[in-house]
Amino acid sequence: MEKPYSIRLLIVIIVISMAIFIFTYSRSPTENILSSNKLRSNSLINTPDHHFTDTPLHPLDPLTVPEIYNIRSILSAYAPFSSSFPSINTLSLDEPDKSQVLGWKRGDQLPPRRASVVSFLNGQTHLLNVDLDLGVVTNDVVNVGSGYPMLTTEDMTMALEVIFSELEFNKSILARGVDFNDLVCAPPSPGWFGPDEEGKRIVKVQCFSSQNTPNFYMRPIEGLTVTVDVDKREVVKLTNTGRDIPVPKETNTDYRYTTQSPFSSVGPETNPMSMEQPKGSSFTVENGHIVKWANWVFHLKPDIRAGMIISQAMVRDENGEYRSVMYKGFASELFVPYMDPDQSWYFKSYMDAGEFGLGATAMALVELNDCPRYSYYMDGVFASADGQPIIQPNMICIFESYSGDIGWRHSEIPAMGFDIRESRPKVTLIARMVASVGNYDYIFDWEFQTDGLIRVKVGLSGMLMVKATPYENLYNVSNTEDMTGTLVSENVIGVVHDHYISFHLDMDIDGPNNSFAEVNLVKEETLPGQSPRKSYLKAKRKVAKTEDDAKIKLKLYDPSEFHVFNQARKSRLGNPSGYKIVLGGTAASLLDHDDPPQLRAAFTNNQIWVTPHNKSEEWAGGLLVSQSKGEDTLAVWSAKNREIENKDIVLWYTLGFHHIPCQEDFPIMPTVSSSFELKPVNFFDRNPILNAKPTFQKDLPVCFATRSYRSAS
Ligand SMILES: *[C@@H]1O[C@H](CO)[C@@H](O)[C@H](O)[C@H]1NC(C)=O
Ligand SMILES: *[C@@H]1O[C@H](CO)[C@@H](O)[C@H](O)[C@H]1NC(C)=O
Ligand SMILES: *[C@@H]1O[C@H](CO)[C@@H](O)[C@H](O)[C@H]1NC(C)=O
Ligand SMILES: *[C@@H]1O[C@H](CO)[C@@H](O)[C@H](O)[C@H]1NC(C)=O
Ligand SMILES: [Cu+2]
Repeated sequence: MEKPYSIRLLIVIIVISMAIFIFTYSRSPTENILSSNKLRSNSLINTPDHHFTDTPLHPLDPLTVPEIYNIRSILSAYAPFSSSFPSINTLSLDEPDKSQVLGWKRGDQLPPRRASVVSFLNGQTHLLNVDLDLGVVTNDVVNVGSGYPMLTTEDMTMALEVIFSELEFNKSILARGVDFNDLVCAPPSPGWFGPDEEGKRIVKVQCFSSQNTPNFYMRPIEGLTVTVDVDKREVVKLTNTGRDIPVPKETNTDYRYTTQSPFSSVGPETNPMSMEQPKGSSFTVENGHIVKWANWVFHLKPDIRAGMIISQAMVRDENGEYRSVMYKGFASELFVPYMDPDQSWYFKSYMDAGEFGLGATAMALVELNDCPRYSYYMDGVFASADGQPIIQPNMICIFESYSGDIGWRHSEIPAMGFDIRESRPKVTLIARMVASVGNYDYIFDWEFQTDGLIRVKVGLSGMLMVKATPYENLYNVSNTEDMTGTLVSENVIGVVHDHYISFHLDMDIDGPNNSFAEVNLVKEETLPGQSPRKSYLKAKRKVAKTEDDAKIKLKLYDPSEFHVFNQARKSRLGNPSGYKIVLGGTAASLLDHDDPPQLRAAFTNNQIWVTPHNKSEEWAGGLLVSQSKGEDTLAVWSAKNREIENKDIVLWYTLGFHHIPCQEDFPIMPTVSSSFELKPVNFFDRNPILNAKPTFQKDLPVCFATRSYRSAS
């Protein structure tokens, strides 16, 4: 039993669409708070010892535990921080210049190890560079642009304590009939909406009831928003517009296996399933980060902000040559605008990568369910707010996948006089990570195929962000037009919203100097008498000279392919070696370009952009995103209209989802996914998997299940 006076308060940091930091605190808040120190030691307890002795072996290897300790002591000795250590918002490898990385060969000495640090002290943001070999801070730029760095756990925890200093807040909670023991609060980011909230770091705290359910997201205390100044540690505004809106009931909100009634004949029933690999898996992970599989090799690392970074992806061609495809690929920003102008909803326009971190919110994967048997797991090594190393165990998994698909096939009809039935199974390699950004879960897959194709898939699951309403059902809604979403349960509206994931794809097809071409399908009309046909389609290639030529808005009735190619590398037949980006389900942002959230997420104004490579232009929504006004986005850089033909170029693609919620999304959403592909175009001289082996019965173990389809027949 709890002590009667202790307040059991689950505090959640909605890293919105958002990492959840839950803690318990007692009457004296200083006494029992899970500090980052405690977090750190907790996570290190489960850390394999090897992380303490990790050494970087490749120029792109992430910072190791010893290196992070080293950086911390360099920063402590740095004069501006000598009296008080700053909070560390992000700390990661400052990658060597591309030419240095490309020139490096195994066995060479590593280029100098450097770190980029974003830190905050006394109201000032410091962008620092640290040289680990020299042991010094080499650069320190203060207060760049309008934005702030990611909030730290400490910032968020503090904001959630501050709200209790406001009597009005306490009264509002009690007036809603919510017990303090059941209160869960989250400090979502406020976006930027003009001068009122400029010049201070703020969060907008919103609360939920977790009474009788772990799925507090479905029980919002609607219309109660507390704006907290994080640095002054005070409440600057409290709005309580939802007094008459009940907190939705907990009925059917729990999603945990242990609380479901046993599956009846009504529930879906499938037998346990797993892939057979009688000879084990066929990939290796060398030196911690180099993944080798079939004809692919690439560098893979966890990243606090991007989640996962693929570098130097190379594929072996039919002549045995490993050829460069992509220098660097990662999720650069994730924008989630909600479509409700209400006081407690208008600001919900999250930038999850820059405000919360896709790696910071990536929890350990669930064995056998998130990733199949025989998966290899990689830990993330990051830095906490006090500059100490923290480990995100089992953050990425790598596995081979055979889903029963076909690599290529042909059967000949007997009338042709051949008895041919040729088929090859399709096996792929997947690197996976899941960011649990508060209520939402984003599943990121980088999937490699033996035919040279790379598929990037994003799956959405987790919980909707919902709005409470007095209406129990549609029969008593007088005007459904007033609703900003779908009634998904009694008194619960799933608000309409979008998700945009912008990918940075530094393509290096056979080397850095590439060009971008739009291959348009245009209708040609025949001349009178020329042909029985009146019209046909012709592919017309237009090479982009400058950035403006490569700002692409998709149009169904004006279709194009989008190629990145190397004009210096030709196939046997003279076609330039290339890859095309094949776009999957896609959505475009329809918000007004002058709408503040859209200014900040202006990278969604086009689906495709191409920019010249520039180490300082990696984050599509800007480096410092929190409360930024959007002066450091892809749209701004690209307005310079620089030359991009036969240059080292970066392709940007934004995968979009419009989400009109439905009842099936309650209480937790079945995964919805969308993907795009990078597919070779005249890169290989022929079908690169022509000589792939078929599978024969003798290749597989004989292990029939007791109740298999085979034995039943
Ligand atoms: C609000 O309630 C909390 C929990 O009971 C308490 O610790 C805090 O002092 C209260 N705040 C005010 C201003 O009364
Ligand atoms: C809505 O209809 C239900 C009956 O289906 C009724 O019990 C409830 O009071 C109504 N609520 C409102 C707000 O009108
Ligand atoms: C790429 O092109 C630049 C000129 O734009 C040239 O200086 C450089 O040598 C080329 N690099 C390679 C690897 O071909
Ligand atoms: C690289 O990007 C930064 C930030 O956009 C910009 O200030 C700088 O001029 C760019 N460098 C070049 C060579 O374009
Ligand atoms: Cu959604």
